[in-house]
Amino acid sequence: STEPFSWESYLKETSSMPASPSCFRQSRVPPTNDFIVGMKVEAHDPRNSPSVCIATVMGLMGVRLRLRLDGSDNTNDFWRLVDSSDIQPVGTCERGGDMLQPPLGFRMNASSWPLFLLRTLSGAEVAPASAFKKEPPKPPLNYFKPGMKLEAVDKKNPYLICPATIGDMRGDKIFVTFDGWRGAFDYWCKYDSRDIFPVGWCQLTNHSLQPPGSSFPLPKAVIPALCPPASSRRSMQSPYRLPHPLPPLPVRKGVRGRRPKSQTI
Ligand code: MLY
Repeated sequence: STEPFSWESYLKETSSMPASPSCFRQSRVPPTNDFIVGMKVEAHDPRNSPSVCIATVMGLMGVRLRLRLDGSDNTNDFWRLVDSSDIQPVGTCERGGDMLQPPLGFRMNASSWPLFLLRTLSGAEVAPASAFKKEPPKPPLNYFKPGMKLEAVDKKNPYLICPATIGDMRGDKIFVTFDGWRGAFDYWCKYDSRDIFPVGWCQLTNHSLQPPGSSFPLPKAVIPALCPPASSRRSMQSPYRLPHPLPPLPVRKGVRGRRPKSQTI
């Protein structure tokens, strides 16, 4: 279908409810993204989180930053919200008496790190402290319930945010399932994860939102009589939409056995 995905119609079609914004560790009023591509920040190394590294803003999407650790390759980019506690202004680490670390998988000899750091920071544009926003507090409890809808980062393709459903919960953990996709992308995470958002977040923050997948039936009747008309089902992208009845086969009314003129032998 060419119809853009609409939560409003999708919630109706699936008779489902969005998780309340109070379930999430996200600001009710999303912050602004005041970063610019090329700016440098300090970031915890996602593959070795106690260590703080220098990262460059490679891209912006909504209120998220695409980051690359300086001295790393281009295959380990990661995404952080502008109000993530994983990022801070350049200089924070040193002021706290700590040392900036080379990223895991530093592409040069470890002995060249001090000079590399000097060079990567000399003349660099650093993101101003005002661009870093305060991380919102955790909700006091896990308020999620199975069946609630949300928007969630696809951890295997972290530039993507997709429609999702709470599949299960256990203590402070929730199971995030991706609508229209078989289990391969589903994951458990803490209820206060920064990778999950209330319905409407992408629209509010100008982030693209993937449509649901089409490789999995929606939990809805597929009996023709109970199916809403195809026009209202378009955004579901379901492969289980039944085809219209085929038109009857044309029956030639001419003399039986006569060959059509155009036919060659
Ligand atoms: N084409 C890729 C990306 C799949 C994305 C799935 N997300 C949206 C849940 C693949 O099929 O692996």
